[in-house]
Amino acid sequence: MFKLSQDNDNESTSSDLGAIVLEKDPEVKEPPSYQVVLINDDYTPMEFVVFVLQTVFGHNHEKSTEIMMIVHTKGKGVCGIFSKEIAEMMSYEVNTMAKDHGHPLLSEIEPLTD
Ligand code: TYC
Repeated sequence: MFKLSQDNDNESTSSDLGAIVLEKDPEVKEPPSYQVVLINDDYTPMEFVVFVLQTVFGHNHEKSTEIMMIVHTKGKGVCGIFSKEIAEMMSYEVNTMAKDHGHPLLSEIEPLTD
């Protein structure tokens, strides 16, 4: 997007006073978002998945149960959408918690294209 503007900066010389210049808007781009996705498996107890969703993502019990059941029935489900760094931290936390408790539960992150 271009905008017409009066060139009134302090650097003006008598020759460019009052000149009309074309100014380009700075490109303002949002950083890309990533979703943390939980993967289904046959062994992790449902209650543990609900516990992880509450603890790591701050979802309430009802929302956590809803996400867990989506993963259980469809194979995958979105836990939340974050910046890349936060998504990586969340996913690492889920995977570490699962490992520490001896469960195969896994999460991964996926970039969102806008
Ligand atoms: N499928 C598991 C079970 O029947 C429950 C489960 C849900 C496991 C979601 C992982 O990401 C998961 N106990």
